[in-house]
Amino acid sequence: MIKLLLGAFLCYFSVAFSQYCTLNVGPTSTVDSNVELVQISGASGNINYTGCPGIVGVQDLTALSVSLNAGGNYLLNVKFGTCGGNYAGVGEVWIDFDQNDNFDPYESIGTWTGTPPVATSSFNFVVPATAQNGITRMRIMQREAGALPLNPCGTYSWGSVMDFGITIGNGIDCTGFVGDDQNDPILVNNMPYVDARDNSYCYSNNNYVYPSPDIYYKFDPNPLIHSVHASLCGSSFDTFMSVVDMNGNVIAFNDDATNCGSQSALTFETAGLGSVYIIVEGWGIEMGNYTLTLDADYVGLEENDLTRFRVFPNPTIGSISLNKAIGTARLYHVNGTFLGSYNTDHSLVLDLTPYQAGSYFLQSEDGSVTEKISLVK
Ligand SMILES: [Ca+2]
Ligand SMILES: [Ca+2]
Ligand SMILES: [Ca+2]
Ligand SMILES: [Ca+2]
Repeated sequence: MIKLLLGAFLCYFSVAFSQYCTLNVGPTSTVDSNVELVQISGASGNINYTGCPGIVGVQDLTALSVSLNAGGNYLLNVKFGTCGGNYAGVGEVWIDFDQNDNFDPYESIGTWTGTPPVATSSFNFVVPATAQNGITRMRIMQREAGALPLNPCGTYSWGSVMDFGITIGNGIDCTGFVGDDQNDPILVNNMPYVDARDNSYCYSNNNYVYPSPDIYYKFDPNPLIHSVHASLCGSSFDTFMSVVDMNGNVIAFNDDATNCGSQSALTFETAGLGSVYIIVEGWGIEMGNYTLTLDADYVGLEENDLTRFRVFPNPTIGSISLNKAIGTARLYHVNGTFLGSYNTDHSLVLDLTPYQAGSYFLQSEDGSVTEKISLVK
């Protein structure tokens, strides 16, 4: 699916990996809307908590915990209520099943909308069969005058936020599932490269272009490689792919590639690039089986041939010259917009100053010769 990515890339690598959001989260007032009751019986242990009086911020109740088995079905009772007056609001519950210290949208196990007093809400949920063994958290949030879906890290005037302890058992051991984040990437050591896996378990969301779980591949292009083609075509879900350098600069990205359904494919040139991360994730919260294929175009003999058609200087700040005539040449913006035709000869000087900084292509009329031009300002 196509969506604007306004500001999304600014969030790259800005995620705190090691702790739950607890500061400046939840209510700033102790009165009115508040969770009144939380009950759950686990595979072992149970929680039976009574709310009120309200407190400001996140109520750390992680000392109260239950053990849940992967694949098990459980019932959580929550009374979204009040410690004072009755006002409309919403509520939501998440369990951090993937243990990335974040309550992701795909981890919501129940929502509520209403005006207290109302009956206790019962949420029946199944712990994913592929949940990871270990200690994690459940967060219950009630927000007066709020709207769903709630931001589990949001701050507001009235309501409550409670964190409880959850221990997952009978799940899987994710040891050896490399690639969850940039500190532990899957290393791509040769081309062509094919890797198939499922990101719906043992992978968490670290890349906030979309909240879906993401997988990081790291590739160090050698000087013989000219460009890399990366494809997720044929994958089972709506994918999104990004290429970023070690400083977090976005080199390329794609959502839906031509003739590839909602899957992604892209090509990036490696000249001047050091190592890059190729990041696979889903659009929105999509996840599942995917196949990543990488292939390289190598610097050919033609590339080193001084008689090859070239423009210079390149990059340019305005005008370019050609090293040889190629007949009629067409100038395109990198987005494919046709900008003009020129009859080339050795003395042609093409003035690009009317155009904005960016990438352009000069191509012979028959398409056999193409030169990419970088215009800088
Ligand atoms: Ca999570
Ligand atoms: Ca990840
Ligand atoms: Ca993601
Ligand atoms: Ca897509």
